[in-house]
Amino acid sequence: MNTTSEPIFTSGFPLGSSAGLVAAFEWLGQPYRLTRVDMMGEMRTEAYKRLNGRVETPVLITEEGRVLTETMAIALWLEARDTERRISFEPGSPKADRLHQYVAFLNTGFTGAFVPMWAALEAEHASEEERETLRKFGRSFVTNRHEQLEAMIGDSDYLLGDRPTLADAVFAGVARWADFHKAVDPRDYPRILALRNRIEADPAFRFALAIEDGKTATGSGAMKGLVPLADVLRGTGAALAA
Ligand SMILES: N[C@@H](CCC(=O)N[C@@H](CS)C(=O)NCC(=O)O)C(=O)O
Repeated sequence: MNTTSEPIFTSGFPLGSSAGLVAAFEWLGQPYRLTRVDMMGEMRTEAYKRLNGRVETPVLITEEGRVLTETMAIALWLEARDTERRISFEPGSPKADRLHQYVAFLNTGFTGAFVPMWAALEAEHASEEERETLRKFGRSFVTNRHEQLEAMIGDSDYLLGDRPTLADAVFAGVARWADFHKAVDPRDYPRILALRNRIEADPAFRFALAIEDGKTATGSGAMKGLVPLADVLRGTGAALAA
């Protein structure tokens, strides 16, 4: 792999949280490439485990060929490159602190609340009774985190003002899981619902979902091409082994 080319970011499917950060790459507008990762298939291979030993997306391969995992680390990497402050705020400013607070909450409490719902779906040897217990806990955790987020959201169009930031990106990648799991009634959380509707109508997020679904899509022009995961794994093998 050419190590001086654009960074490569994963688009995990189905329903990957990475869709949020794909939208952030689009909003940032700097050149990048994507690699689609089937989370039910090729993510489970030994080759992928060498990319991310915790067998998760998202993963970023920087232009130097370094592998960076974890949503928060990748969000901070994006923030550091956002010198025009399109999706972040001046480091050290109160708004930057608040952005980090949102990203941390969304990536921990809010995202983690769905874990029992995923476990109920994916636990291979669970009985129906065990699955229902997991779903019950999941619904209660997701409800609690929705109530908390609803109370945090102000009157602005986005989480931190009148334009989308990394916080909205991290939110949007995960918020749609509530529908998939039928975990809450979205109408009970009008501010969250309005925010979701706004971001889900945004061309950047629509582009992220189209890529996730394997459809041809035209984004902002910043995305310079899709790289097959096999090529990414081949290209990073040497760097990781080093
Ligand atoms: N702590 C990680 C968690 C990422 C995560 O939960 N990824 C999900 C997809 S959105 C995943 O890969 N789950 C593994 C699976 O589906 O088995 C991060 O924030 O990046």
